[in-house]
Amino acid sequence: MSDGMGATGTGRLPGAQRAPSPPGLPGAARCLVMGVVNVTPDSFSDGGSWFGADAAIARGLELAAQGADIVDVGGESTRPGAQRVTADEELRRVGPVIAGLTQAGVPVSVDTMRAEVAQAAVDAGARLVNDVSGGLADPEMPRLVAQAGVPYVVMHWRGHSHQMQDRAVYADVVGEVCEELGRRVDAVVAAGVDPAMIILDPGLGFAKLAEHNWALLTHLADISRLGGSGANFPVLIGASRKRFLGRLLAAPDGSPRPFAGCDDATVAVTALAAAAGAWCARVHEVPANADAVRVGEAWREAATGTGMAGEAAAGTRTAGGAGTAAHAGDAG
Ligand code: PMM
Repeated sequence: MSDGMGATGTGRLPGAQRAPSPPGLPGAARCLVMGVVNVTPDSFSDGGSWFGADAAIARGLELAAQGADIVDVGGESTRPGAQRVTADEELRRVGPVIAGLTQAGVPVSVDTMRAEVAQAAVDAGARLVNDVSGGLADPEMPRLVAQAGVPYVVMHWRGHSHQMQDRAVYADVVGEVCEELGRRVDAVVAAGVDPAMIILDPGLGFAKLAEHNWALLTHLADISRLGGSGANFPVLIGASRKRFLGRLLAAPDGSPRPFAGCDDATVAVTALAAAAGAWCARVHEVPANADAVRVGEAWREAATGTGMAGEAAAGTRTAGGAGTAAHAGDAG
C-alpha cells in the first residue's frame, strides 16, 4: 500500500498529507486536539467524573483553557458491553453542557449515534457531529447532518457495544476497514452530506483487538484515502486510555494497566499519529497531548521538508521559534 506521502516522503514515518479542516472548525496547521467530556456515569475511562452539567461544563472549559481545539461532549457510554440509554436521558445529559460551552465560545462536538440528539446539539451550538456508528445506528443521522450542514465524523463500527467484540474478526483489517468506511462514505454522501464535511475515524477499540488497532494506527494514510489514491479525508483517532494501551503496559502478572495509568502512552500515540498526518487526536487529558501534536508536527515537517522545519532547513528563517536556523544550532 502507498504511504501517501508523495515524492518528498523518505520512509521516516508513513505519513499522510493532512487534509484541511472542514468548514466551521478550527484550522489544521497541525494535528488538532479534541478534549473529551463524557457526561456519563459509566464510560470506561472517565465515567462519573463529570456526571452533572456544572461539573461537565467546568471540565470542558478547563480542557479548552489547556489547549483543546474542540471539546467533544457525549452522554452515552460506548464501552464494550455497555447498554444503551434512552434518547431523552442522553439529551438531558448533554444539552445543558453543549449550551454552556458554546455560549462560552468553545468549539463543541457532540458524540452521539442519534439524529434527535445531534439535532438538539446543533441547535444548541455544536459545530460537529461525532457519530461512532458512521450513520449505521440511526438511519436518520446522515440526512440530519446534511441538512444541518455541519461536519460529520464517520467512524468504523460493526455494532453496538454489547456485541462489538464478537465482530473483531478480520483477514486484512486495514483493507476491510477502508472498504467498510468507503461504503459508509458513499451512503452518507448519497443522503446529501457534502464530502468536504466528512472526517474519517478507524474506530480504535470498536470491534478491534489490540493488533487491529496497531495495524490501523500505522496505516493512517491509507485510511485517509480509503485505501485508494482519491480524496484525502481528515482522519481523527481516539486511542486515549483504551484497553490496548493498558494491555501493552500490563504488569508482569499480565494484569492490564488501569486506564488512568495510560495517559503517557496516549501521548506517545498522539505524537506518532500527528507525525503521520492525523487531523485530530481525541484525548481525555489535554496538556501533554497538546505538546505532543506540536512535536509530531515538527517531526512531520522535518521529514517532508515542509512548513517551519523545512523553512529552517532551507535557511529561510533566521530567528525565534522551534525549528529556526538559530534554534537548529543550539547545543541542546
Ligand atoms: N471512542 C470513544 C467514544 N467516542 N469517538 C470517536 N470519533 N472515536 C473514538 O475512538 C471514540 C469516540 C470511547 O472512548 P471513551 O468512552 O473514553 O470516550
